[in-house]
Amino acid sequence: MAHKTRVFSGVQPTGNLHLGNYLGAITRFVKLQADHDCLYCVVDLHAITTFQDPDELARNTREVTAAFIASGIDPARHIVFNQSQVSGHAELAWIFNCVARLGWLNRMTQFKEKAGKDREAASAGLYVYPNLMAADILLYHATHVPVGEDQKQHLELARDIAQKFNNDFAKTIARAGYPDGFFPLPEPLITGPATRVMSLRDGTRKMSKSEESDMTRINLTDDADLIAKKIKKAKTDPEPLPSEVKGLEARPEADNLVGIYAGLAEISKDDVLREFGGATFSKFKEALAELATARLTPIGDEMRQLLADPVEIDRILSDGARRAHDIADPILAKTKDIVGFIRS
Ligand code: AQP
Repeated sequence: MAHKTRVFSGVQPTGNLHLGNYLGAITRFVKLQADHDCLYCVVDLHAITTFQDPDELARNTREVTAAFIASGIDPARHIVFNQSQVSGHAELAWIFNCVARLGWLNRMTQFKEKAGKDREAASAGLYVYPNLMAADILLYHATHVPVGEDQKQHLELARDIAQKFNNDFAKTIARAGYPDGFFPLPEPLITGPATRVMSLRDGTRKMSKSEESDMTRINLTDDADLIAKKIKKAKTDPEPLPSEVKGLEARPEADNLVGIYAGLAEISKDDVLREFGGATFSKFKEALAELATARLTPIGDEMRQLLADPVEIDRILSDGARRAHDIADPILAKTKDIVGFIRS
C-alpha cells in the first residue's frame, strides 16, 4: 500500500533562531504548504538534550512558533505544535532505541560535534537524539522532510530504522495488512542555494544558534541597523566577486554571501553572479544588507506582535497538538500491535 504524501519537520527551541534556520528550513516549510499536508513541530524534547533553563525553554518555544507563523506558515490549514504535547514521540522513540544499532549511532557526526571532547559528560538523550528524530517523522508516516544539509545523516538513519523495523516485524506487519512495510522510508528535501548557511565570521563553520558570538549569525529578530552592521563586518577575501559559480571554489566566505543573497532573492547563485560578477564586496554587501533587511525585518516585527499575546500562541500549539494526536494515535496503536504489546 503506497503511503500518502505527508511533510514533517521540526526546529529546536534553543534560542537565537537565525538566517540558516530560515533559509535552510523555514522558507522550504512555507513553500511546501501549497500542495502538501504539513506538520511543523517545535521540538522541545530535542532541545533538552542539552540543558535548557525552563523559563527560557517556554519563551523559545513560543518564539519558534511565532517565527513559523510570521514567515508564512498557516497553523489553521497545517499543523503547528510542540513535540512534548504528543507523547507518542517519546513512546515510538523508545521502540526505535531498541531497533537502531549502537554502531549506527556511533557514526553520527552531529553527536561528535555537540558532545565535543568530553563525551562522558554528554547526556544519553544527545546520543539517541537521531532515534527520536526518526520517531518524530515516522509517528505520522511522513514521507518528505525538508531540512538543512546538516540533517542529511540523521535522515539516512531514519530510513535505516524504518527499513529495519519493516524487516524485523515483517510477519506481524503483513498480518496487519501492510505487505509493503509499515513505515515509509522518508525522503529528505534539501534543495536551493542556501542549504548550509555558514558563519559570517568563518566560511568553514556552520551558522549556528549556539555559537558564542552574535556577530557570526543574523537572527530573525535583528533590526535593520544590526543586520547591516553584521553584513558589513562579515569576513570576505580581497578579490572582487567572480562572474561564474566555479570562481567561488576555495572562497568559502564569498560563496556563503552569494548563497545567502540567492536564498533571500529566491534566485540561483549563477543569477547573483550575472548581476554582481566583478563587483567589490563593499558594493555587494550594501545590496545584500538591503535585501536581508527587506526580507527579514517584517518577520521580526510580526514575531514581536505575536509574542505579545502568549495565550494565543499557546492556543495554537494546543490546537495543533490535538490534530497531531489524531494522526499519530492510530499509527502508534498499530505499531504496538505489530511489536506485540497488549493494549486495552
Ligand atoms: N546553518 C544552517 N544552514 C542551513 N540550515 C540550517 N539549519 C540549522 N542551521 C542551518 C536547519 O534548521 C533546521 C532547524 O535546526 P535546529 O534548530 O533544529 O537544529 P540545529 O541544526 O542544531 O541548529 P543550529 O542552529 O545549528 O543549533 P545548534 O547551535 O544548537 O547546533 C534544521 O532543518 C537544520 O538543518
